[in-house]
Amino acid sequence: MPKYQHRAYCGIIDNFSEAEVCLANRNHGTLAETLVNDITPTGMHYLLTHFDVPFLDSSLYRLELREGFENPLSLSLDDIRNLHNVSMPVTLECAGNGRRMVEPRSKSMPWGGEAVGTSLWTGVPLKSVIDMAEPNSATCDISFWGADYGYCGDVGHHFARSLSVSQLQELDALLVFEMNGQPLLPQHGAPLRLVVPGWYGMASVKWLVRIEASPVPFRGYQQVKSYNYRQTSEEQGKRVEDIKVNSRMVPPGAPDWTSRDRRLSAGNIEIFGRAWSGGGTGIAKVQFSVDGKWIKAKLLPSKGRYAWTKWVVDWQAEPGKYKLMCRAEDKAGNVQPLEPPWDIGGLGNNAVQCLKVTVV
Ligand SMILES: Nc1nc2c(c(=O)[nH]1)N[C@H]1C(S)=C(S)[C@@H](COP(=O)(O)O)O[C@H]1N2
Ligand SMILES: [Mo]
Repeated sequence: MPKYQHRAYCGIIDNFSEAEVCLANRNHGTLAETLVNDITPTGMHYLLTHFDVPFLDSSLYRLELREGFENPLSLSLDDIRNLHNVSMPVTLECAGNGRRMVEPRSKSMPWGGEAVGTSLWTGVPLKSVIDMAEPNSATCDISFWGADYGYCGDVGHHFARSLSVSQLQELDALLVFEMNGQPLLPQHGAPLRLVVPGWYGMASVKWLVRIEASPVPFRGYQQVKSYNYRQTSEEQGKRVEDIKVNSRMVPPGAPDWTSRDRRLSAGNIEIFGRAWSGGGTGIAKVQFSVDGKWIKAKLLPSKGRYAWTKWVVDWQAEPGKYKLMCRAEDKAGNVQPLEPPWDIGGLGNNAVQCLKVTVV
């Protein structure tokens, strides 16, 4: 058993700073038991908000596309709702998911593995709106600006991200106004957000108010300073983009109130969970292990190209103490590592989950 799993899943990680606890209280995770649902119930989907939630009046709302466009647009919410729209189930995961198991810990939102959820998003294909506005022929990057503003160290900025022209063409990004058939909740980006399927969550800009086309690469803080995989603070690193293959199980049995240790009754137990990967890549295989012995789980068809896959396995549980793990492989042959990949910001940790249970 790798050392980190012992620390991470047996409650040994401690010395969380007050700042980390404050972040954890603001940005809740998706409860593991909600993984029974194909669609995470609205309000139970994880949240990651860097600054404060801005409250935008949807009756006054405009999405502005001016800078860098031949045919500048200012769209009301109704203008957007009246365009051809689609609904897609998309699994969103925070790039910092699993951060608290990466040591030494980066002092940011201390996610375990709970920053993942799937919603049915309804919106207008981003490409169609960009086409309507006609970006200048010299356009290199298109940037997406949130209404929220805050600081990372001394750098004040609106949360903003960009996509290159070729990424825009390849991705099925949506300008989203509904989550699970209802208007977006304030904390999820009301009244309009971007959803970039297959990419980690940082690309899915909430409270989207402005889109710009630029002939030079976009250099916004959240684009170039955050969200790079880095081994050391000196290097520029590699951009965080596609979600890496990952999986979670629904903890079987019942928890103890404060320790969350699980207890279950001996007999045939159905273990199930979810597996997902990025870039529209499907799941090829999920394995489940009791104390290091791996068996293959059964996969159920996923509900969409960008939605997670349910897996199920039967376990004949005899009394004793066990460590359960699950491990997914995607159709491109990527397999979850047993140890967290090192990253100074704790980004992209897709190491296998390990759960301690007692069978009585
Ligand atoms: N404007 C804005 N958009 C944002 C963020 C933010 O802080 N501000 N957080 C991003 C990150 S890091 C993630 S993981 C997702 C989370 O979306 P959710 O809170 O709806 O789950 O939103 C992204 N979009
Ligand atoms: Mo995130």
